[in-house]
Amino acid sequence: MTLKLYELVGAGDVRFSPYCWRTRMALAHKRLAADFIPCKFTDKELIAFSGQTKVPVLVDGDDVISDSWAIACHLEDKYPERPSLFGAGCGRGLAKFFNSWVDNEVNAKLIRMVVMDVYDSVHPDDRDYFRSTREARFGSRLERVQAERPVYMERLQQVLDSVRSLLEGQPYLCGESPAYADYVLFGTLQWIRCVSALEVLDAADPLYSWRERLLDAFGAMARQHRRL
Ligand SMILES: N[C@@H](CCC(=O)N[C@@H](CS)C(=O)NCC(=O)O)C(=O)O
Repeated sequence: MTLKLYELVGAGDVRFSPYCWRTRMALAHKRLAADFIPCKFTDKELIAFSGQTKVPVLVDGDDVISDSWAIACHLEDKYPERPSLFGAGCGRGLAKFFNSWVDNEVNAKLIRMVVMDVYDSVHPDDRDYFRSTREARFGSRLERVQAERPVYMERLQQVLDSVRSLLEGQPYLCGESPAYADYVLFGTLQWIRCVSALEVLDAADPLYSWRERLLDAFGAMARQHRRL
């Protein structure tokens, strides 16, 4: 039975959610085909069957799983004979730590740098919803949040330094080949690439060439997706 992935869709059919990209890459890593079902922020009734309000949502036979981390664990446990997302031993725990670290230290900073770009990229039906929910979250107009970009850029680069040093000695965060931790951070950079002209990496950065390798992975699946 084909899997179904409900994922965020924006203006011009762009798929930019960092969490949905984690799942897309995880499915490709496991060599699993899926139907991708576009879901706007305001299409809450489309995913109501999952008992919550966010994408990604994966339907795998009778299993309905939401949250990208829970989906990765489901894929690893249900398809153990396929390439591993976490590796053996302590890999799952470390990947979980990295998942939370990227959510809190990277994504939480980056959203402030591109929030107007995201606003411009959401589906026209979602504009009011996105502005009102995010302005309530930040306590400020979106334009003012993104105007602080230089401050957050500096903080972001400091945070990314810990990852850069790892990539000086190996091609992927997970070693000689990519696995889930790579897809976690890649999802973030793919999100930026799909919504913004902002380049957070320069060409000499080890993260830049790492991102290039992941854009080329799985038949350049991710490279085909970009901002309009
Ligand atoms: N922890 C969740 C986060 C998922 C999430 O925040 N998804 C966003 C899209 S990027 C969403 O569906 N937001 C719905 C909303 O803001 O109403 C995961 O890892 O899947």
